[in-house]
Amino acid sequence: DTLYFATGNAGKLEEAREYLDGQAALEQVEYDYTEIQSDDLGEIAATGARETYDAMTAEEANDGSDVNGSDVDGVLVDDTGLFVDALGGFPGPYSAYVETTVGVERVWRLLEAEDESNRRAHFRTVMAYADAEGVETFEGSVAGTIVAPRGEAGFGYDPIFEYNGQTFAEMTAAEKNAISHRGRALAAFTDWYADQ
Ligand code: ITT
Ligand code: NA
Repeated sequence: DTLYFATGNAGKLEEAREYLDGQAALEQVEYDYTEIQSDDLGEIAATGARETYDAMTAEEANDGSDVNGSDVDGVLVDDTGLFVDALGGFPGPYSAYVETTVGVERVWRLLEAEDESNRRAHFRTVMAYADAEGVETFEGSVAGTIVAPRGEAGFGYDPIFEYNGQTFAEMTAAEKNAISHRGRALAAFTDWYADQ
């Protein structure tokens, strides 16, 4: 089977490939689906997966493009947010925008003066999978603490997110997948997918 992962984020792709190793081939597609204005990650992911699947399998997609629509079994979209308790869930659905504009280091600076108990946060991922049958969503989350940046691995907010004494940027992709929001969403997806 060939699954398409609609993402511009190389870190997400690497983790999903690591997770699916051997179970399914994952091809990246940089289709620029509409990111609807919503604070609901599931709605954003589901709409994006549906739109990308429809575009890739449309009649025109079988002409001239590098992907033949009939080869597309399904399309995955991953929408993720970091929710900091003491900031009322910020940056949440705005996480990508905040990473680009404010930066991860300054998100840490916002919380630096707080006690550890006020630096609790969680990551949440919704993976949406669209195919000819419709669209399904799968969630995963993980709770941790915002800390001063440490580690070189991973991407995005990984250096400031600590879980069980290690930041996500101090873990390999496999270690992170074993406990992360994305790993859990991928586990739910692969359980379901195995029965299709
Ligand atoms: P897409 O093309 O897949 O949408 P994106 O980077 O825009 O890629 P999101 O909107 O889902 O994806 O990501 C929200 C932000 O959270 C963005 O800044 C990511 O880099 C970051 N992020 C997502 N997953 C992460 C993870 O596992 N660890 C650290 N940061 C993460
Ligand atoms: Na995005």
